Parts: sequence; C-alpha cells; structure tokens
Amino acid sequence: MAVISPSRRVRRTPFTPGVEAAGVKGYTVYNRMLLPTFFEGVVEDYRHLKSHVQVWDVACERQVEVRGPDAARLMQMLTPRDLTRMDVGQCYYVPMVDETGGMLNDPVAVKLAEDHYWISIADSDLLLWVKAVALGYRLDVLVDEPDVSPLAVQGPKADELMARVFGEAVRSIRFFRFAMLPFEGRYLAVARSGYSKQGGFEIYVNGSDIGMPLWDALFKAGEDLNVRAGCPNLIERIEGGLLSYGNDMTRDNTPHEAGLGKFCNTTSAIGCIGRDALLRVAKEGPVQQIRAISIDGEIPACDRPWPLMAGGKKVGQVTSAARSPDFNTNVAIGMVRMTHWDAGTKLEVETPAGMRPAMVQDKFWI
Ligand code: THG
Repeated sequence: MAVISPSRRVRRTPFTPGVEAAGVKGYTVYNRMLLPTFFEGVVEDYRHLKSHVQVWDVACERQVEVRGPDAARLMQMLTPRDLTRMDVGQCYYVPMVDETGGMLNDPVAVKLAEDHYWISIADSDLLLWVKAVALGYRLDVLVDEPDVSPLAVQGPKADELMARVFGEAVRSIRFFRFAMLPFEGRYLAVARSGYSKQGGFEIYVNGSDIGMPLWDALFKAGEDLNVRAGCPNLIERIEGGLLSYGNDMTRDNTPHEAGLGKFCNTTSAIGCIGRDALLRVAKEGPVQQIRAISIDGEIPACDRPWPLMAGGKKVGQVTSAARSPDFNTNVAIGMVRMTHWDAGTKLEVETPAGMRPAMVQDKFWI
C-alpha cells in the first residue's frame, strides 16, 4: 500500500502525535487535513466502537466562524433549514445549497451566542462560499477559520469516560446541545453529537495547545474502560445511514435527493440562497433519492460510483459499501431512481469485481 507523503498542504492536527502513538494504519485527507480511517482494522475498530469507548481525531471537521451583528442573517441565507427557533447552546444539522439547490456541504451549525456561530463543515471549501456571500451582500460579519478542533468520544461507555474528565454535568447534555465545561482553565463546548450511532460527545477544542493534554487525560481516565483511539467507521456509518458529502451526495444533488428534505423549511426559511430552486423540488418531489441497499457476494472497496442496473438499464448508483459482520450482508448507500426505489426492489450492482445482486431496503440498519 502506498503512503500519503507529508507536506504543508496536508495539515496535521493538534491530536496527530496521539494518533500516531496509537498506531494509526490508514489516513484519508478531509478539508486538506489528516483524518484517520483505521487503527487495528476496520472490523476490529467496529467491534470495539460498539462495545467500549473510542477517542476520535475529527479535527478535520473544520469550523467556519461567523461573528458579528449580521451573523444570524448570514446563517439563514446559507441554509434552507429554519433557524428562527435555534437557541444558544443548540446544534443543528443544516444542508447548505447554491442558487440552483445543489448541495455545497452538510455541516453541523453550532450557536455560541446570538451573534456568534460555528459551521462544523464536511469535506468542501465552504469558507470561500461563506466569505463571498458575506462580502457580496455587504454583511457586518467576520468569517474565518478559528483554531478549533473537534475531538469525538464515541461508544456505549462515552458518558462514563466524559463524566470522569468533565464532571457529572455531561450526563445531562441533551442530543445536539452543548454545554461550556472547563478543562485546564479553559471553557470548551461539549456537545452530545458525533458521526456514529453508538452515542457520545464532541469536544470543540478551542486552542491547539490543549489538544494533547486533553487527549492524554481521556486515555488516562479511561484505562479500565478499554478506551482506544478510533475514527469514523465505514461499516458503522453505513449501517446508521450517516451520509458522507462528496461520496453519497455532491453539488449535483438537492437535499431532497439526499433524504435531507426534513431539514429544509422552504416556506419559512425565507431569504435563503437556493430557495426558489428548492421550492420547485419540494413541490414536485425528487426523481431519485438516497436508499439503504443490501448487496450479496464479495465486494471490493467502493472508491467510485457503482452503476445500479435493472433490466439492462441504469437506475442509480451505489456510493458507499462495506461488509457488515452484525447484519451478515454488504450494507450500502445508493441513489436510486423513483421507478426502482421501493423497498424490496431487486437490482444488480456493477462492481469492478463483477455484477452482484442487490436489494432496496426500507430503512438503514441502525
Ligand atoms: N460532527 C461535527 N461536524 C461534522 C460532522 C459531525 N462535520 C462533517 C460531517 N460530520 C457533517 N455531516 C454530518 C452527517 C450526519 C450527522 C452530522 C453531521 C448526524 N446525523 C444524525 C443522524 O442522521 O442520525 C442526526 C441528525 C439530526 O437529527 O439532527 O449526526 O459528525 N461536529
């Protein structure tokens, strides 16, 4: 296997020394930053994530900071989700689209104050878009990338580990809300969220200098909990239907096609970019949509879209796939045309290793 050659363009994170000491075996690049992909092995990591607790270097979930008198106005321009009821202390999963309704990113918005937000971005250069929108509309806001690096604590023992480091207050944090909790004299946003279905937290580490001290504190406190370094797990995230921007949807897709129509309030989110385009798709409905798909037989890594076929015609594509030990099938995410998207529909998927039988599922596995 080839390596990723280190250079300034591929940024290390505040936690990279810890990740390397833990024996990281695979990396990908996300927002021009290192993101671990496995430690022991994808299957070993998966089993451990579902049984114990892991600490994830997800610093590559970079923040776009929006601060100033027009912050709320800019945020509402950036997403078709209605933000009028969003309180300080809340996180919202917010699709962001261009003027055609094409998805630009699917970040988590974090409301720190009435005039202060972070946009915790997926893998696209959203900072440039946000800066350009703010400049073009002459808004009174500062838009920048702060020195904030998320560290996730995920798995069934995440509450216990976090309570030992941040105190019992973490247990009462509700899903997609955060509390400001002290670590080494600095207050950090600690949210109940994360890119797994196993439960857990994300710590928005404000200042690279406390990255390794926090990493070490979590490992010291979790020794008897069998804490390990981990990372977003391909198998578990497909089982849970967690979408990956750039893989499962791109600028070619609307949020409705991506199954994110429930996060779009096109009638109330007035003034958002892409509203007119989305009003049309919301009214008529999408002609293709994300589906959970099972695949039989041996499959390679999915590093390009695999055509989904029915009667010799292309009716969609698989964009993420992996063997699931717990569900004893290959679990996959695909975009399927309306004519073939009903649960139980039998299809064939054209993988680089050959044709494989596939079936549209009624829901994701977890
Ligand atoms: N956490 C934070 N930032 C992120 C991610 C994250 N930025 C990049 C990427 N992940 C953005 N994409 C997602 C995708 C799914 C979810 C969060 C971010 C997610 N979805 C839940 C679900 O689908 O079950 C809950 C959504 C909801 O109900 O609001 O958590 O993971 N900080």
